[in-house]
Amino acid sequence: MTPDFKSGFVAIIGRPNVGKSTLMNHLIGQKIAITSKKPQTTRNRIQTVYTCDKGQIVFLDTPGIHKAKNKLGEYMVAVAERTLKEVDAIMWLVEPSTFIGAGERHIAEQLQGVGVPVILIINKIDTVKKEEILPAIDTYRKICDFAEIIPCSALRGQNTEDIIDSILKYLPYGPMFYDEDTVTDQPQRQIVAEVIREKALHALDAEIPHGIAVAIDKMKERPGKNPMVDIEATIICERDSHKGIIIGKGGAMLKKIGSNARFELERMLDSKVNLKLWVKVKKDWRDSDFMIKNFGYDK
Ligand code: GDP
Ligand code: K
Ligand code: MG
Repeated sequence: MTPDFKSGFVAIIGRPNVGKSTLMNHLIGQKIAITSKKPQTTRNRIQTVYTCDKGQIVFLDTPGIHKAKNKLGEYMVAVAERTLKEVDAIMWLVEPSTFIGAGERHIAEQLQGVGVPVILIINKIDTVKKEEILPAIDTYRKICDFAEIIPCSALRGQNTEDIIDSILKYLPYGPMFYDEDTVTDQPQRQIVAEVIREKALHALDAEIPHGIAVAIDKMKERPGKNPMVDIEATIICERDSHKGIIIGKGGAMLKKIGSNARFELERMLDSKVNLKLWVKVKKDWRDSDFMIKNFGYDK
């Protein structure tokens, strides 16, 4: 470690679906936060760690800042707002548009007076023509005082190298908080649960996913020469009718979710995985403090 080593915490904020998880996964080069086309996929504040010889950046992938509709929503908003005051820099992701909606205005208001440098990332530039990028930059420049503005495509990896360098500029000199091999402090069980939830989100119809959670009931490595991890998990949903859909005809849907999850878990854990999935109904779990804590959404 050199004397000019830098370290600090960076919050990633932005409306649901702008690509926060995709960008973070790209920057740290591993899949930690799950991504999907559906908004509000990210419920937890996930810490990931990027280390290079110039410094260490701890990313906090915050749930989107939006208006709360239930207890889980309130919890997500509270986590996001608290995070902004604790960090050394903020990365705000937006789409390459000249239309600034209510969601963006709400975030701009939240950023007033946080006293932390804000880097604006204009993501998804692969979806627009080159000449549409500058007007988007000009529009955003007017609503907030940015330390930097960087257009990029998290999906294609365009212009993402500049992001690390510009973040490092705003971090203080400091020690490594985590050893250099660390990429996340999330408990492994939670990551496993998130992978299963992601596969369920991908497989299911739009009206169900916000009402599902995944609990890991058991996760154990079998002793012996051939590594094998036994995982038992329960998908919790809010209605009997949802349970039927999640299980599917003759169990086909649950089988699909299970085999997609197992495929990814085997890669992630570098081991064979024996995955057993159950489905349970817990009505209104999103409005229950107990259930929210129970699922680890109370960090
Ligand atoms: P989050 O809710 O902000 O964390 O957004 P996600 O990372 O889950 O991404 C939402 C959707 O946008 C996913 O389908 C991503 O594949 C897609 N996406 C993310 N970044 C880009 C990008 O740079 N270009 C394009 N075309 N799509 C992207
Ligand atoms: K999402
Ligand atoms: Mg996300």
